[in-house]
Amino acid sequence: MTTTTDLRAEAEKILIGNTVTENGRTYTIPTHGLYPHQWNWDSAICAAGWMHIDVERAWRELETLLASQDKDGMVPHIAFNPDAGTYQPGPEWWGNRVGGDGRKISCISQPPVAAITLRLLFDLTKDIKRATRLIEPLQRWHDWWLNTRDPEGRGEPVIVHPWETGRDNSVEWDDALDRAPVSTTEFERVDTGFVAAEQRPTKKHYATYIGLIEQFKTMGYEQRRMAQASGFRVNDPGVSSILAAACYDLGDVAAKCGNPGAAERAKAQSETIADALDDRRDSDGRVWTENLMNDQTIKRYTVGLGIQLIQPVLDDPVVTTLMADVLTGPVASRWGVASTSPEDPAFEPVNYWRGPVWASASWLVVQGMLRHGKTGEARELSNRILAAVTTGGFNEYHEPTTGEGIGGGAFSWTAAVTLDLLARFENE
Ligand code: 2M8
Repeated sequence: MTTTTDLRAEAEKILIGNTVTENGRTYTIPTHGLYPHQWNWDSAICAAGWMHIDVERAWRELETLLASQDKDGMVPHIAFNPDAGTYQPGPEWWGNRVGGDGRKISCISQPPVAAITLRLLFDLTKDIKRATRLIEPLQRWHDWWLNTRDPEGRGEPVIVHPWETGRDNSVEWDDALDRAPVSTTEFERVDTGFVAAEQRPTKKHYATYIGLIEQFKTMGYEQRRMAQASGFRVNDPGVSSILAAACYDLGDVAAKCGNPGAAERAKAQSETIADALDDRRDSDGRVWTENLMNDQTIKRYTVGLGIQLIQPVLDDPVVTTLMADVLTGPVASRWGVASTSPEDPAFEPVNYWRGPVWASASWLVVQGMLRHGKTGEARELSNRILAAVTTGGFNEYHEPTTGEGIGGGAFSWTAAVTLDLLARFENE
């Protein structure tokens, strides 16, 4: 029988094993082989695990991530490890762009979870000095989302590539992707050398992921232009809700660090996003993805709905609806929250973000429930996530019916959320 002590020890071992130090930098890679670089929201979630075993490493994780920030404020979805060469598309596909600390970086971002972790870490350590140093880069990144990436002033960022949502091949993007440019360049699929092809995005999806990157090159990777003219443009309530929470949390930390100006500004940004989401909230309480390519609303039940719970200010009936969706409704699973509802015609139980349960995304839903004081429900969801890890292992994702561990193995964010959930709910 696996005890919580065993789980903790195994999770810690995975985070330590996935630690990379190169050129004086230290960070956690998602897993060896498949993802050998620093990924944005992975690192933010890893820091939430590190903080229970080594607060120094938790701070360092966020600091290293933000050090890769681009001049315009963007924090890239990947900061490339110069010592690892296998991953495709590598830096050459992004014009060999260089971030603030000299690492090569990609030219798109990922869900801004970092400020959410900063608040958790600050509340635990009360380290004003270290938090203060992170406030400015986080503010610049949030500004980037809300200015450069919102050319029409909608109050929500325009997502220009499915990878920016973190939920790469989720069914919500199918419609917009059908209109996206398709690359004809020969592209080497390194990923399927590590994970079975049936668990990864299709060849056709990759041709559009690459087609979009090639299109960004023709735009000189100019972010505002990308927001105006990318061949894939959506408003994702998942990213928007995370950004609303990130701004709120940054404001909270700034206030506690004695910076009322930054606090006020960040809280105002959070309200702007909340208003934009409320304006397009359905009468049933949910906010759906907006395909900006044809102004269509995409009504698909995915974990993106549960992630909306992270938004700090929500009316009670909305919280009740979203919680029912994830605990007993269309995306409920005994192992966490299914990335896509089994009732969706495009549901695939082992394919990546089209069905499997992800501990990482399910953890964000737990964090959302806790914000709204729903401790009992959060504990129930936490139990499901921990059951998946116990049954299926520390995999990248789990099959939503059997709990079988699939995708990459010894996965950092699965280990990190295990440590956080054990600390929060099982601290006997
Ligand atoms: C997956 O995405 C990358 C591209 O960013 C890939 O498939 O190559 C996604 O699950 C993403 O959310 C995650 O951050 C990344 C690393 O774990 O892998």
